[in-house]
Amino acid sequence: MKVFSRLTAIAVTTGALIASASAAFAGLGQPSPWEIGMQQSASPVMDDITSFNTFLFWITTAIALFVLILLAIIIVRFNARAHPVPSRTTHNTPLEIIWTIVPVVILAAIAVPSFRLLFIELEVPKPDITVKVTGKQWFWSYAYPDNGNFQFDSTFVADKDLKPGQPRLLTVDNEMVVPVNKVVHVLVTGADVIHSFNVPSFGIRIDAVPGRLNDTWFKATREGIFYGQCTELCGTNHSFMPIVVRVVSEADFNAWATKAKQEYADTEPPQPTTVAAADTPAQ
Ligand SMILES: [Cu+2]
Repeated sequence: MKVFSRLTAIAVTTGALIASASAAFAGLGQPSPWEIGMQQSASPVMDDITSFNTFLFWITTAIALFVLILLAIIIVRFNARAHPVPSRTTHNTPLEIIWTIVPVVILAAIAVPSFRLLFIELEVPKPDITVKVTGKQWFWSYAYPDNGNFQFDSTFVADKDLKPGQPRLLTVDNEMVVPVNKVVHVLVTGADVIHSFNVPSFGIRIDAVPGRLNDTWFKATREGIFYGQCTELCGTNHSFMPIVVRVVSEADFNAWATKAKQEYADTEPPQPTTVAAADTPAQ
C-alpha cells in the first residue's frame, strides 16, 4: 500500500510539473516544450479536431484496459497450475453475438463524429476573403485577389538574422495577414513540386500540387501569430519554408492590405532564394 501511495504521489507531482511547464511555455500558434497534446486551437475546425482526438483517446484507453483485464484474468485463473483440466467449450452463441455487435457499435460511434468533421473541413462556408497560396522551392507566395490582387513572397529568416522573440525555423520575412473571425478561403497550388500547407492551430493541412488548385478554409478566432510548416517532403530546403499567419483586427487588416497593395504593386516577384549552406543548422 505504501509503495502504491508513493507511486501515486510521484505520478501526481510529475504530472503537475509537466502541466505547469507546458503552461509556462505555452505559445499560442506554435509548438511548446513538454507539449504532449495538440497545439492550442484557434479555429472552430481545430476545436472539433481536438475534441474528436480526446474522444478517440478515451475509447482506445477503455479498449486497452478491457483487454489488459481479460489477459490478467486468463493469466491468474486459467494457467496450468490453477486450472489443470482445460475447458472443452468451442462455441458460445451469446458471447459470439456480443463480440460481433459491440465492435460494430464502437466503430459506428467513431464514424459519426468522424464524417461530421470531414464534412465541416471540406465544405467551405461563404468566404469573407480569399488568399491564394503557392508553394515553391522553397518558400510560399501569397496572393490576395479580393483586396487589390497583390502578391508577395514569404521567405525563411535564417538563424543569424532572427530578432529576439522570433522562433527559430519558423520565422519569415513577409507574413500572411488575415482578419480575425472571418472565413478565409485558402486556394492552394504548387509551382514546381508538391508541397503541403499546414497550420496546426487552424486545423488545416492541404497539398500544394502543381497544375491543381486545392482549397481549404479557416476562421481564426483569436488574434496572434500562428506558425506552420511545409508538410510534404519537397527537396533540400523543405525544412526551411515555414508558414506564418498573422491574425489581426479587421481595421488593421484593411490598413495592411492598403499598404501591401502599394508596396507589392508592379514589383516583379523575387527570384527563388536558396538558403546558403552556412545559414542552415546542422542536421
Ligand atoms: Cu516541403
